[in-house]
Amino acid sequence: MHQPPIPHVAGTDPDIAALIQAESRRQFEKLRLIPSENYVSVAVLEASGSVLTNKYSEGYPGRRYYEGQQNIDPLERLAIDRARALFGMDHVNVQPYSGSPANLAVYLAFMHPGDAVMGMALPMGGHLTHGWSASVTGMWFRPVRYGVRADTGRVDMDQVRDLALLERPKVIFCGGTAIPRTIDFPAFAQIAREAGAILVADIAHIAGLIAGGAHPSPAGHADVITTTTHKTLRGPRGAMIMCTAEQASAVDRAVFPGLQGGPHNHTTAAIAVALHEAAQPSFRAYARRIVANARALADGLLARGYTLISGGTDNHLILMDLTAQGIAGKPAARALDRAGIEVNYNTIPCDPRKPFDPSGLRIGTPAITTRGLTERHMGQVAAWMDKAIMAATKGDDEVIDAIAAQIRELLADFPMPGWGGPG
Ligand code: DSN
Repeated sequence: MHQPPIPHVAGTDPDIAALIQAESRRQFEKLRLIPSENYVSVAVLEASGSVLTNKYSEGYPGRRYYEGQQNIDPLERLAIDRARALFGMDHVNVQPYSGSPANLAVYLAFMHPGDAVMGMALPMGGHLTHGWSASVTGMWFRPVRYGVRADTGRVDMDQVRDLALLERPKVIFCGGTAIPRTIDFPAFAQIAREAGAILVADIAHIAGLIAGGAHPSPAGHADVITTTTHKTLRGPRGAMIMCTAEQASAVDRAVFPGLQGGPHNHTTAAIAVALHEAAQPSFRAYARRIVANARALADGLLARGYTLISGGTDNHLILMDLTAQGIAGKPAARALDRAGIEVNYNTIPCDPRKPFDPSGLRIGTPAITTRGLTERHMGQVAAWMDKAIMAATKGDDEVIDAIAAQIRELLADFPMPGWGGPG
């Protein structure tokens, strides 16, 4: 049953209640390996579901366009202060609705349509909003794209420098959605300085690792940091923009009134709770365990003959190339889901296949680490993945279903915040 209980939803709208209950059970029974997902605490869930959703608060603390901000102003200030303390930046805006609007606010703050923006190409591991052609950021701005080196699978810093000096982008994004290695923020900052560009570190994937000291911080290197709050940071679905004092008013004006209306106060409260949790010593241990688990899982997959982009991982994420296994990412992901292992199919750098039917899988350990799985379980996880993928190549659903049963049995011993038991 969902935790906290939802008897009022059940009374008012049994259809929706049934779907919430089913999703809670699904999350409890699955080995969730999508690297951008997690399990938030019940405290975060409670704050997200509070009466704060009833209140409009356009503006910023002390400068609102609606009355009745006696509780909202201190709440937003708390969220801001906690983020500033955790990430060491001068200024924080906690109002962006999610990661894409946060990145869009960067464009509005620092660029004009037609200006050049430099970011990692989406199929190389970047994000749509770093100037990809299907995104407004690639349509209304002039994208300059870098990638990874074919021989190492790591960001090609020579290419970044050459392109930056040639194209002189206004903004350089570093970070992305499928980067298994440490991001060299000082090197990006040096290039941005040389090119006269604003450096934006999009740390959505690794924010929790940075907060927990398991990945170097861009603070002191990047002018602006954008992040979602719901990945490794383990908060609600939302986002933040952090920046130097110099960029503060441009960022704030871009978020409101430039792009958004009223902030989602229930989300701001839940972000504040998550930031409080992330400031605890236990979160530092959690961040270290995410990385240790990812390394152990990568080792297990390598030992079974899998090709990993860049040869392994430094963080929470592993990018697998299934070409040698003779199966594409999509059918492998489907089979793994049936086997109780939730992943997403993903392009690999220089993928010869189409994005909707690519060669790779993207996996990660934030969620299973929250459940309490440790390095000693990762060999078994790798073995299950291998067995399910091999079974998929033979169409052997019996083997796949047997794995799902074993995974349900294992996970029964690992509590999930948000699941209160079969009830
Ligand atoms: N959808 C996110 C991810 O999975 O990485 C990025 O926006």
